Amino acid sequence: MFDQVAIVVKAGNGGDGMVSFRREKFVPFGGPDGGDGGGGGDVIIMADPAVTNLRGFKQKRFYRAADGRGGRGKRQHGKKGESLVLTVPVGTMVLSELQIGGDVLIADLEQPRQQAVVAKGGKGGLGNIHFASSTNQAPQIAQKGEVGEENSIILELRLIADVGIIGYPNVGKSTLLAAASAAKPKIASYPFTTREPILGMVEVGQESFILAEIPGLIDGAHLGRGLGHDFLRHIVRTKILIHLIGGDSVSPVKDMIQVNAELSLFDSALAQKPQLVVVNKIDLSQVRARLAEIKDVFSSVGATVFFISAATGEGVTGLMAETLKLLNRVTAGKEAERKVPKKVFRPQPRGVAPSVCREGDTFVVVAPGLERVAARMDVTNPEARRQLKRQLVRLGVSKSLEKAGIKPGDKVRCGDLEWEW
Ligand SMILES: Nc1nc2c(ncn2[C@@H]2O[C@H](COP(=O)(O)OP(=O)(O)OP(=O)(O)O)[C@@H](O)[C@H]2O)c(=O)[nH]1
Ligand SMILES: [Mg+2]
Repeated sequence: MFDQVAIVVKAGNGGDGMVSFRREKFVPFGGPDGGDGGGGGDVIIMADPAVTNLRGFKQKRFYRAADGRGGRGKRQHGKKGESLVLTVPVGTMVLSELQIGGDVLIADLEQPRQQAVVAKGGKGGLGNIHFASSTNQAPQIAQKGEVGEENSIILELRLIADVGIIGYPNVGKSTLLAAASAAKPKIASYPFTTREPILGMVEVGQESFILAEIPGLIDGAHLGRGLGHDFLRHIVRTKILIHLIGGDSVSPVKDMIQVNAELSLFDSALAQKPQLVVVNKIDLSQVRARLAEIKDVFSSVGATVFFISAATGEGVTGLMAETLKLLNRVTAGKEAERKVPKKVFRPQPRGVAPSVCREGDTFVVVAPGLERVAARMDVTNPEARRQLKRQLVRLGVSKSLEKAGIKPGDKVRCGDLEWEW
């Protein structure tokens, strides 16, 4: 019912900045003219209505955007790496796979052309023209390009039904789906016959909508009881619900209240979804005998009920017409209030205050900004080392290190870079 693939995406690295000096006739000491490296390409995931499944991602696991080119002399900037755009079906959820437990949702691509950046290209390094100062007019340093981000991504295509049929097991959800659409779900007189959501297309005159049976809803479903709460998540994406109740139940109203309580325990937004409350199995004589009574108790709690027999088809056509009406009303309301913000994901928090901790005899500096700078340092270059030192002082890291008790000769690590204090 839903498709899932795991892929690895890697953005392009930034090109290196150039160390170069002007060479002109009759100008003995030309100034620095090394250009900047180009930025690396991003990896972007975009929803495309022309794509209907994720099968294309099953063949290949690793996706990489182009690197930026290095800067050159005469102030020439390197070319930017081209971004890689991966197209997925509308309705794909993009999750980031974390090393330590769990996934996080990056974007829910619900709208055509909606996109998410899943790996940001590395910045190009600065050429030596940026490093000239009054005291150093012939800088021998340039920045290396920043490494492009790499991410493990899960793409998940979830069913998108307009209308979900919910209700306790055995109330006749499958029977209703079969009566209203061409779907052929298994129907049996025991609970949990249906083990995953089933879709059907319902036609009403010239219009149609997608109806889905949502299985496994029992008391404690929000805690993972029954078939677990996987399917509750599917309800989130439906626009309205048909809440089906067994007419032969001891207390139909209590059933409705319990199931609704279960929904709101899972996600309070679910309980807000418009519902059509439907009592099924009215062909049974014991149900027929108390129709008026059932109607009264429901209206006493403020609910209007529909009566149907999914088995004989009585009332099903009328119910589907009502469902379409409510669906159109809800959809029209949504269209009006919709603003489509483009979701752009920034995978790493940046600009976090640096901190210092101790790992054995090594002092570790945790500072995302600085780690990126450090990764781009050519530490064999004394001038680059001096620059790093200035950065450490500026960010207050030197002070923190001294406070932590660092002595000359101790080891310091920041990102991949290690050096002696
Ligand atoms: N008499 C009568 N029986 C019905 C009606 N609708 C469903 N049933 C019976 O109720 C039982 C359960 O029906 P299903 O459609 O499988 O119920 P479900 O809600 O899909 O059940 P699960 O998938 O197991 O949760 C079956 O034996 C059906 O034949 C109805 O309108 N009248
Ligand atoms: Mg069923």
